[in-house]
Amino acid sequence: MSNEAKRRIFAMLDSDGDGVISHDEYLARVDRAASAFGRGPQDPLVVAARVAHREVFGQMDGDGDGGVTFEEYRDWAGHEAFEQTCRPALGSLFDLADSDGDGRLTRPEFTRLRTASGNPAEGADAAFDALDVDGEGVVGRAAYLAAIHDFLTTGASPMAGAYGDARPDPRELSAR
Ligand SMILES: [Ca+2]
Ligand SMILES: [Ca+2]
Ligand SMILES: [Ca+2]
Repeated sequence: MSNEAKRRIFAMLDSDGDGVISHDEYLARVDRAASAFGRGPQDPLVVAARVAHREVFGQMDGDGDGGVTFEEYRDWAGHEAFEQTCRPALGSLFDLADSDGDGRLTRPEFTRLRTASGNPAEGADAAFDALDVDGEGVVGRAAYLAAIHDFLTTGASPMAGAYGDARPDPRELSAR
């Protein structure tokens, strides 16, 4: 798995930038997606998403101290981790966004889901175009999850732009 992809995803998950993904920070992804789609805490899909995210957090936090450092994230993330726990968690967020429950997201749903997770809207727009290969105006669940998997494992994917491809990494700039 590409270290560059890991760094970008870690930076996105560490929303306050203190170098540690806290449990609350990670679970806040679910809350943001839920409120972006007008779903309350008792919505069964929100409950399912919280369960899936708690599972991922427990796996990521290798030493169990309640915070995930980049080293813990780097050592954990990869194909196997994706298949075991990330896929259900990412799928649970997809389901929150899929208002008619047909397993496909429209462009506004897709963009809202990505921006609710802290990603830039322009990147989401370009990723939607890349994933909507037949131009039907919807992106299917399997294609969405496959694209995130490919980004995680190879660093190259139609989803790359949706993780802020065009933005310089501030840590890289300061290291120069
Ligand atoms: Ca943090
Ligand atoms: Ca830890
Ligand atoms: Ca749908």
